[in-house]
Amino acid sequence: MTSPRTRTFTLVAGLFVGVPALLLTGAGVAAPSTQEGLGAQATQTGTPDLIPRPVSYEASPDDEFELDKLSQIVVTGESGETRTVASRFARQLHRSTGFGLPVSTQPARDGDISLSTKGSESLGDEGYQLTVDDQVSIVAHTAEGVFRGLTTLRQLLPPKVEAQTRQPGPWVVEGAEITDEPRFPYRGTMLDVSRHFFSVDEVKRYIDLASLYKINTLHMHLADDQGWRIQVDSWPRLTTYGGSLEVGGTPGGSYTKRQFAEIVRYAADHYIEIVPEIDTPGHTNAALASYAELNCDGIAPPLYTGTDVGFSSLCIPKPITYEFLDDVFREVAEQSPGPRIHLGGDEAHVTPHEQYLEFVPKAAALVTKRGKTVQGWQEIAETPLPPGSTAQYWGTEDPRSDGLARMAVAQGAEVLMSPANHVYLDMKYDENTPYGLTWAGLIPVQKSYDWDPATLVDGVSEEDVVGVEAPLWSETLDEISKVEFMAFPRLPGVAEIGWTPAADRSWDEYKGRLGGQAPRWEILDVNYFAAEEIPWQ
Ligand code: TNX
Repeated sequence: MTSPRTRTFTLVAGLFVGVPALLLTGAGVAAPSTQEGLGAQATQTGTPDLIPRPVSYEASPDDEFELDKLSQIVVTGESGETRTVASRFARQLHRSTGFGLPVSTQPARDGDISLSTKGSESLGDEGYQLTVDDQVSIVAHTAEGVFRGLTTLRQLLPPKVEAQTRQPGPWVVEGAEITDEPRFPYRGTMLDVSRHFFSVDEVKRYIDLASLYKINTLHMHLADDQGWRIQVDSWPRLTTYGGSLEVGGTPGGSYTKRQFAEIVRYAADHYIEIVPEIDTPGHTNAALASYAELNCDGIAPPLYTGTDVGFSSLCIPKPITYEFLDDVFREVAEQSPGPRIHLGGDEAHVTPHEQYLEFVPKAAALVTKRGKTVQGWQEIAETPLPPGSTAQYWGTEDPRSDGLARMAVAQGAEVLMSPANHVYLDMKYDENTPYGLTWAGLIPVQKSYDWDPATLVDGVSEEDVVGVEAPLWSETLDEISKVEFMAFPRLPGVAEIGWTPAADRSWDEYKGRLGGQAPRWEILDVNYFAAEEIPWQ
């Protein structure tokens, strides 16, 4: 073929003469640097700045791919879903490259990207093989696997591919052979939209950024003392009154059913599952303020706009509490296609303990009744849980929390790891961080990365852990740019902990790849914290 890309290839290929293939597998040590031949996005170690680090990356220095105006995305004999993934990717790349990138069923030619779900079942839902030579080929077992592979391809392309406006080429990717699949099925982040409300567009922005690092779950903390944020038609005052304010007394907000559906759809387009949380029996002041009958004394408290925790409780003995929750979980289940509903369960400091133990199984039954599995904070592990439940560890490697995690394991529940002293994105990086909290300590970037979910808690091992989640509580965060500042650069590291085999991770190697994200974040206008620990590019 005589296309412009062939000429470029010949030119650049000259630089590769005599360069041995680079092999990046196993213990996290990359082969010696071969800087001359590598693109702008190459790291010190001679491998591209991929996060999460793929299971296996083998450079093919003799090969090179260039996307150009004739490139097509080839999808043959596939489901409509893969075609949809392809079209969305084409639209995204069109903005920066200006190329048409038609989705085609013609045989692939040089410069084309071909997508297939004919890969082996052993790749699982999210695994993929990505080959870069004259063409790019992504083979997976599912459309989701294809999507994860395309996410990697985005990171292999020059950072300017993220731009919203037309950029000059060339759009070159160095030859490589990648085989990849996640370590854990659950790689999440949580957004607290109760303490401060975030609009649909702000949530979409967070989804965009999380998705770039193969995060596949967004837990939304939808109800707390300070605000109720999801529409429930059978109890309308939850939002009209209970959602009216936020921390500081500024106007709050809530999602209509249509808006929540929009978030769910947008997340699904990014292969992100929404886990809706209605925190119970504590953290319920917004509900208690909205309906007097939910209170044991029949008196509605005022709305609350401070930041204390642990002062409110549903009335455990009252039957109306369960009628209320039955309606709430029904309407939340209707709005949320994902398999999980999170019922909270944390910090029920004013719920008598005996009553707490009685409450959780009853609330859990109202969740499973709607065909959903139960997720809750670690405290729920003290009560018998329905099969398939998930207890979310939020301890600081303290004996009480570790014990609760073991209780979860002992009854066959999965543990989701959110250790507050490592992955609470609302903790300050250092004393000078302008917002955030410090109750779980300061969390510099290294501390958020340098831990392992399978060895953190004695008695909780790899098989017991469903994954990791980085919660972002919003008491001090009233703008999405502040959310970005707390999440970046820590969230990509948590995403890698969830994806990459433990043996392949090392802080010293990782921080170089993290530094390589800066050009992308500049283009995406991410308000990231330029931590001094990181060798930013
Ligand atoms: C603890 S962690 C909480 C939240 C706060 C957070 C602040 C957990 C399950 N509950 O209510 O917002 O600390 O970091």
